[in-house]
Amino acid sequence: MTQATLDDLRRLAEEVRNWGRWGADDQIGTLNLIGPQELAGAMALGPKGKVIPLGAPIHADGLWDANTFRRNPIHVFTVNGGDWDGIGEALADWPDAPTSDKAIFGATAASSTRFADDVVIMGLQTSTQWDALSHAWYDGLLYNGVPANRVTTRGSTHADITQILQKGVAGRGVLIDVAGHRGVPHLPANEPIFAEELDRVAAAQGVAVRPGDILLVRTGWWSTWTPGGDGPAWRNGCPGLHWTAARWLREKDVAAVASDNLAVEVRAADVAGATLPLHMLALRDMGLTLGELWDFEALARDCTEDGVYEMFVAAPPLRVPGAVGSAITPIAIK
Ligand code: UVW
Repeated sequence: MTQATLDDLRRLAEEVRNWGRWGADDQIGTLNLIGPQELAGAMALGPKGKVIPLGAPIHADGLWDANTFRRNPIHVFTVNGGDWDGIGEALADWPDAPTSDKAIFGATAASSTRFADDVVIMGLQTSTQWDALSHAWYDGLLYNGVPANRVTTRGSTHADITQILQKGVAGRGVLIDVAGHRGVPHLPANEPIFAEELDRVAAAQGVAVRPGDILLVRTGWWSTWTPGGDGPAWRNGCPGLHWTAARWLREKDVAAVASDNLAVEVRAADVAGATLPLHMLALRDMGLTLGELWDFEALARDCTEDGVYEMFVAAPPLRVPGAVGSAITPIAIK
């Protein structure tokens, strides 16, 4: 692969940039392309009433490890079934027990009711997720030309993840099954996907990509992850979109793009001076929301069976004010 330069990236950025297109105050970018008509059309795409989950399981056997800035989720119970055995006596003998616990557990233990509670501690970027438009940037500016100092440890005050709740996010999903079209379970490690292939796959699948679509690009890479597997090898080998596919995404006017890999884009970037070139163009220049680590395996099987590659997709983020991304459990309805 020939190495491109930051100037090549900046030239493409000029072509695809959407700053001001939906007003100087806009914070949701291409999601504006999902209007009432697009949403109503998408909602009619579930005639079978078949629900297919697209989210990865959230547990400690994730992709991350103790040496990464992201860690696997921690899931612990704060109340479990065994707690009820003798809890009434324990609280009675424990003078400093919190008064609210005494009241709730005392009353419940004396009744026939029992309950369990649990807690998840996780990074918002460690599992199936949306990237907020403020998640990544270059040259000190975020989407719509807003200074990047708006992202602080107190949260992002421009284009945080809660903004995209204006659009659900829900709309017409279109699966572009690149691995399926090639007849392989998954693309080879570090394989870039170029725009021409997206066109070829869509044509072979008999589906047209329309403005306002949520594009789902399947590399098959997700299927190669096994719990307890080699996280660094998996992460560093991701096949995915080549950064020049930004031009195609802009021409098609897709509303969002999600993939079954780490970063939507191919891991081995070929731009000197930019480690995540498609992130730069998508989030910062186009205002294009990115979805990562989606599981398209069941959806791809269903699409292969019935030959229908369009569906209703719903993927609301957690409403965490100021967050630059969110874990999600998206669903497809066909
Ligand atoms: C980074 O790797 C920084 O981001 P993402 O999870 O969006 O790929």
